[in-house]
Amino acid sequence: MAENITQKILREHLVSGEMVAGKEIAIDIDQTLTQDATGTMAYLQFEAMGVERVKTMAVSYVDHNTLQEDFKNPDDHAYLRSIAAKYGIYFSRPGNGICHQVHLERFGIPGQTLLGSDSHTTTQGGLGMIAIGAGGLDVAFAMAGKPFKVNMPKVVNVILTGRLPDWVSAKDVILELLRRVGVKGGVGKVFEYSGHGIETLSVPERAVITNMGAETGATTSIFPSDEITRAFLRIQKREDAYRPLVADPGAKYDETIKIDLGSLIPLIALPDSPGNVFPVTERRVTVTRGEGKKSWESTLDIYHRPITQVNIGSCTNSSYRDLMIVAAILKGRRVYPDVSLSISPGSKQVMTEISKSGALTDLIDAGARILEATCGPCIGKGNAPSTKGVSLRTFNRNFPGRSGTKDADVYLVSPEVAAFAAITGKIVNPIETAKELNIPYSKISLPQSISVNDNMIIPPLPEAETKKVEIVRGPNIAPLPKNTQLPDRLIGEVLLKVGDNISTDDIQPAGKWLDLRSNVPAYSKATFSPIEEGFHERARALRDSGGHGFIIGGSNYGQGSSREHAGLCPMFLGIKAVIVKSFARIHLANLINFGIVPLIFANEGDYNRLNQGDKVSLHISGLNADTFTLHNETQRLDISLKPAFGYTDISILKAGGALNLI
Ligand code: MIC
Ligand code: SF4
Repeated sequence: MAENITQKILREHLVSGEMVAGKEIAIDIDQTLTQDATGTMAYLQFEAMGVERVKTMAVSYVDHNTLQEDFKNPDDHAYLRSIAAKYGIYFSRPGNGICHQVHLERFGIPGQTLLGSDSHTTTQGGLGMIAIGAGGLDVAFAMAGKPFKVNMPKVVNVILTGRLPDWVSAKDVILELLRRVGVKGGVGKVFEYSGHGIETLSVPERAVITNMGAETGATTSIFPSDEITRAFLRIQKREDAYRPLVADPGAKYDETIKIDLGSLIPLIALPDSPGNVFPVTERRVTVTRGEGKKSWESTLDIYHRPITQVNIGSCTNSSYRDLMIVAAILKGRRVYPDVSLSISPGSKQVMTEISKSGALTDLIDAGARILEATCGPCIGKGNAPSTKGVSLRTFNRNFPGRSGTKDADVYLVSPEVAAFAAITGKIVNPIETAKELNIPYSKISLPQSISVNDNMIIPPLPEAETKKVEIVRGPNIAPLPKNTQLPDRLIGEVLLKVGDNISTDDIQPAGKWLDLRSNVPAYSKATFSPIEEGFHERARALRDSGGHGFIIGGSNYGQGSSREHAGLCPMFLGIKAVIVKSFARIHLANLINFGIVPLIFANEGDYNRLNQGDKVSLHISGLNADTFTLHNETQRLDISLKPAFGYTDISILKAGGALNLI
C-alpha cells in the first residue's frame, strides 16, 4: 500500500496497535533528548527505574537555565553531568547551544524516532525524523527501553508551492499555518510537508517550520529527507546518516492544506498567543487578553508601533541563516536608541560561523547585545521587557507573563521583521523599509564547509567505567514526591475554574522559578500563580484537611510546554481530577503519569454549571466506565463526564501514577 512518510516511519517502529487515526499505538524510540529544566526530574525518575544504562541514543542538554545566580542552578548541572556519565548519555555542556539546534546539527537522523522532554522536539522533523515532545517520565521510560504510546495521528499534507519573496522567510510560513488552523488546529495530527516549494528551503529553514508546528498542538511535523537534507548532513560531516525518504506516489492523507510561498507576506503574532496572527502591515486589531472573568479587549495599532525591545534567538530562529540575514540588515547601521536588541545564537557552531564570517562584528558594531547560546529570554531568564514595554521576538511563544513582565506586549516575528524594527524603532514592513533605506536583499546560503567541533559534548563513558561514577546531589535536588493510591470516591472542592487555552506556563510558570525544577515542594509554590497568587495555600489547606482538589477548564487545556511539573506540582498539592472541554496532548499524558484523573464534559455547556468553590464529589471506582457523574453538592445538580484516559491508563491512575505502578 502506498504510504506517506509519517506512516512509513511509524510502521518501521510499530510495537503494537493499529495504525488507524485516533487509536493508540506504541512505537520504539531510537533517540531521546532532555534539557536541564525538564531533565533533572526525568533522570530522578529514570534512576527510580533501576536500569543500568540507557537503551536509546540519549543526549542531555544544558541550555534553558545557565545563569547560575546561586548554587541551585549549578547543582542541577552537576547532577545532570554525573547522571550522563553513570548511564551512558551524551552530555552537551552549558554554552554548547539550544538542544533543538544542536540536535539538528550533530545528532538527528532521517527516518528515526526521537522522543524529547521538550515540546519543540518536533524541530527534528526538518531532518525527516518523527520527533515528538513528551513529559520527562515518558522520556525516562523510553531511555529504559520501553515503547512510547501515542494516538495514531491524522496526517495532513501541507503542499508548498512557489518560492518565498525577498524579506519573507520560513517563520512566515509557520505563522501562516497558525493563522489558518490556530493553536489547537494541529491536535491529533502530523503536518507532513510536500510540493516543489520545499526544494527552496534548507534544513534549518524547514526546522523553523517543524519547530513552531508545536504551537498548533500537532503531535509533530515532518519534511521529506532529500538532496537538501543530504547537503546539510554533508556540511555537518555526517553524510553517512543520510537516508532518502519521500511519500510513495498515490500515498493518502487525511487532509490537505496548500500554501503558495510566493504569495506570503511578513506576518506577526500579537499578544498573548502564537495563534493571533496578522499581516505586519495591519493597522488596528482588537484582541481578547487575560483570563476568564478578568479578560479584556485590547485594541492594538501594529504598523509603525514604537517598540522598546527586540530579541533574536530561541530554538525557532537562531540558525546561521537567520543571524546572517539579521547581520546583513544591521551592517553599518545602529540599533535605534529606544530599543534594546539582544541576540542569542542557537549553538556554539552558529556562534563560531557568524564570527568567522565577520557577521558577529557587524552585529556588535551596530549595538546588539550578544547573549550566550541558550534559551535565555525565551524562557524568561533575563531580558524581561520594561513595564508596558513592547517586545518583538523571533521566538515561538508569547503567553502572558512568560517574558517576565506581566503587562508587556510581546509579538512574535521573523528575523527580518525583528532586524528592521531594531534599526527603525517601530514595527515596519521589511519589504517597504528595505526599499526606503536602500538595503539590498542577500540570499543566505549555508557555508560549504564549517568547523565541526564537538568539544562541548562529552560522549558516554564505556560501561566498565560507569560503575565508579558517583551521582552528585546538591541540596537543590529534592527527592521525588510520592502519590497515594486513588480512592474510589473523590470528595472535595472546585479549587479553580479557568477558561480556554490555559498553557502550562499558566499552570506552572518558568522564568524566575526555573531554579526549582528539581525541587517539587518548593516549586509548587508557583502553581497557578499567574492566575491566582496564593493558589498553593488554598490547595494545601484542602489537601491537609483530607479533601480532594478539582480544576475546571475550557478547551485546549495545558497547551504549550511539555513540563511535567504542571502535573507533578498539582499532584503534590492534592489535585485529584481535572475536568475540561478538551486537553492538549502532552499535558494530558503528564496528568495520567502523575495519577490525576483527566475528564471531559459530556456536554460542553455543563462548564457553566460549575463555579469555583463548589463542593463536589465523584464516584470513580474501577475507572472502567464510559461516563462518570460529578455531583455538584453546592448547586445540587449532576454533571456527566467522559474519561480522557484510555483503557491502558486505568491501572496507572489507580496506582496514583506510572512510577507507583512499576
Ligand atoms: C518552553 O519553551 O516552554 C520550554 C521551556 O522549552 C518547555 C520545557 C520546559 O518547561 O522546561 C517546552 O517547550 O516543553
Ligand atoms: Fe528553549 Fe524557548 Fe525553545 Fe523552549 S521554546 S526550547 S525555552 S528556546
